[in-house]
Order: sequence, then C-alpha cells, then structure tokens
Amino acid sequence: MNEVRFPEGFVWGAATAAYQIEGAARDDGRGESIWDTFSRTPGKVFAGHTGDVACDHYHRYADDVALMAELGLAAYRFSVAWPRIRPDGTGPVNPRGLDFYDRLTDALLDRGIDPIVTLYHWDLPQGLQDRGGWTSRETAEHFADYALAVHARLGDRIRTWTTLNEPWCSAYLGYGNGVHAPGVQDAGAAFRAVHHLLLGHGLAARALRSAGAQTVGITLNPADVAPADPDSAADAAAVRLVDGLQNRIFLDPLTGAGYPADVLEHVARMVEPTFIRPGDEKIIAAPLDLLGINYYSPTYVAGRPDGGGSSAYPGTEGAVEFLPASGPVSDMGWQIEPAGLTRLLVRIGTDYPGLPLMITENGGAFPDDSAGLDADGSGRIDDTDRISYLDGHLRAAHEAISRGVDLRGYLVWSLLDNFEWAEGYRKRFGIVHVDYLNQRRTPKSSARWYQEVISRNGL
Ligand code: PNW
Repeated sequence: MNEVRFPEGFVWGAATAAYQIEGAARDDGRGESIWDTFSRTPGKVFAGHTGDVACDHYHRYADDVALMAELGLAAYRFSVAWPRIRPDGTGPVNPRGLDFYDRLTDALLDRGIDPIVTLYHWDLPQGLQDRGGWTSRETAEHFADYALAVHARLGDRIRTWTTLNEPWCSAYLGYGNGVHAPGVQDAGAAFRAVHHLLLGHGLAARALRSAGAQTVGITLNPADVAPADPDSAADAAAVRLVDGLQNRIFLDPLTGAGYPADVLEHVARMVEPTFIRPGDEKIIAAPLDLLGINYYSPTYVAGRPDGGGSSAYPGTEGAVEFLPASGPVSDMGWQIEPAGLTRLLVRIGTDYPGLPLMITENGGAFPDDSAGLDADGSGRIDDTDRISYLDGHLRAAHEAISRGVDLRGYLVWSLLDNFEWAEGYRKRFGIVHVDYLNQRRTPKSSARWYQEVISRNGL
C-alpha cells in the first residue's frame, strides 16, 4: 500500500456521546432524558439495555483521559448531557452538572487534548418532551438558553463548539419512524422536528458567537446517495429525493440558500409547513466555522413505483427502493465502502464551498473478539476488521484532501465500546474494549494501530 501523509496540523482524535458512556444516571441532580424514558420502556432497546451505568465514564473520566493521552489524541469530542445542566428542561441551572464538564475539560487540557463540545447528542430533557419536544418551537429557544449556560461555565477554556449531532437521526428516527427516542411515529412531526432543530442550532450559534465562542459548528450525517443504475433517469430522480431529505434539507438552509423548493414540495404532501415562519431561514443561516461530518456507509437507491421506500425517509414509499447492502458489511449490517466517503467529501466541498470540514465520526462495529483476553483483562483483541475499515476510510479521506477538499481532522467513533442506542451494548464500536462486568478497559489492536497513525501523521 502507498504511504500517505496528512497535512501539517491535521487534527487526530476520538469521539463519544454522554448517554452512550457516562452512566451515573441519578448522580448530582441529573434529570431524566428521553433516552432514559425510551430505554426503560420494554421492547425499545435490545434486551432492555439502558445507559444507567454504561461505561461509568462519569466516575472514570480521569483514567479515560489518561488513556486518550497514551494514544496520543490531539482532540476529544464529547457531548454535554442537557438534563445534567437543566434537570427538568426549563428550570434553574444545576451547577453540579456543570462541575463534571469543568473537571473533564481541565483533565483534557492538562494533557494537551483539545476539547470539542457537542451540545446536543440526543438526550433531550424529558420535561421538554412533555411539552412537545422538538415538534415544539419553544424547544429551540430552550436549547439556545442551555447552550449559553454551558458556555458561561466553559467558554474560557473551550474553543470549538458544535450545536447538534445528526439532526437527521433526531428528527426522522426520533419522530418519524420511532426507532429512537422519543419513539414518535408521525411524518409531520419529523418535519416539524427538522425545522425546530435547525432553528435551535441557529439561535444557539448566534448566542454562542455573541458570547465570544471562537469556532461554532454543527455535525450532520450527510449521505453519499448513489443510483443503482447510473444510466437510469428513474434512479436519478430517486437519488434527488433521498438527497433532498437527507442532505439538502439541512445543508441548504444552514449555508444560506433556504429550504430547497423540491424538498418543501415533498414535505407539503405530508404536512402544511406553517411551522416555518418568516425570518427563520435567516436565523438558521448563522455563520458556520466548521461542518462536522459523520460517515459510516453509502446509500444506494433505485426509482420504482413499487419500491417499498424506507420508514426513515417519509414519503419514499411507492417511489424509492433502498438497495440491500452488498459486499462486505460491518456488524451493523452497513455496507463498507470507503470510496463513498471520498465522493461525499468532494460533493460537499464542491456544492458548499468555503466551509472547513471535519470528520467528527467514522468507525465500525465488529463482533466482540475478547475471547483472547485473560481473566485480568490482559492479552490482545486483534480487531483486524476494524483496522482495515479505518485504514480504508483514512485513505479515502486523504484522497478527498488531495482533490482539494478542506478537511481539517478525523475523529474515530468511538474511543470506547458503548451503548449503541436501540442496539444496546451488543454492538461494539470502540478502539478500546470495555468489559461491562468490571468496567475494565483494554485497548484493542486498532487502538495501538491508531496511536501509530497519529504519531506518523499518516499511513
Ligand atoms: C451515529 N442510521 O448514529 C451517532 O452519532 C452515534 O451516537 C452512533 O453511536 C454512531 O453513529 C453509530 O451508529 C447513527 O440508522 C445511528 O442511519 C443510526 C444511523 C446513523 C447514525
């Protein structure tokens, strides 16, 4: 294989999210989130798993930061749990919740690791869901207030602030097909949620910048949507529809172009978009310093009147067929295709120029292979499938850079095995293995490999 070197200053790191790793669900005045409610509802999450304990990172953060330092990470992306900061969503700020992120931030800075904050990685306070959640406009305003409260405590030390993680998932999986919390199944609610999430982003971005935040961004999970048959006009129409629902519905308003007309037309078939008020698109278009991109797998579609569509894309039934994965897949069943990452980065770099990009998540779930571990946790976990996934995707990212894409960094998902949402703990994305019986951390071979990549700034 060719040697590749990344640009000087390229940021290497890892990512996690609060509900997936922290545990300590009842500590220090934390309130409940929609994921507490959802995971405690029988039948929603695999085997009834919850985030009550997770990786117990809340109590073990100092050791986890030491591990990050050992691996040589330059940056660490974590999320702040809103219900730790405003336990019931609307009432007073809980200083003990902020204390935890204060300690974590200082531990990172002590080790020279740059903190990258995500303000919302899906754990909406249940109290706000009881008032309509993201279908309600008022949630967007509460989000901006909460963002300011976090900034007031950490703004003197944290440079990079991102508002939302993957609003596509929050809206379409949370309110559309109900596979994620809060488990609502209603296409109209999903589109209301899209708009209020974007509005919340815009209000928070503006507020953070006025408060002095240096770098303000958002993380999306844009898809590389490709046609089953590149020569078929019907498939091209299906690509346009899915691209609209996944990519342009977010990227166009965020970058100042407003909602695309074809997407609004599609939405209007399911719900009258009266929730979009004059002036909203201007708020959503708050200047962005960074666009985070999470990429795992490509999406192939065909245009067919008898296509089953996907419950994750409202209104695609009877128009689109989503092709099943072909070729190698991860333990999530997701097709492994690094070239999709190159295509996606080049497309975003071309269609939305001038926006610095960072891969804020990329990685693979692969079956646990901890059988080689001794009882004391020593020994090796040879996750060669994960190493080859990461190697392929880093080469794909490098290819995009060499084609002129302004890619600033790469954060692997994830530092630790963790609570994989509806899949519970059965899917493992970590470069570090977690034994949930005793919370022992064991770096997998991929962690040692990544350490080497970081130290050479390349492959
Ligand atoms: C992302 N889908 O979630 C999240 O940001 C992470 O918290 C998560 O652990 C990671 O990817 C791996 O799943 C997604 O169904 C969940 O298309 C589901 C989908 C996409 C992303």
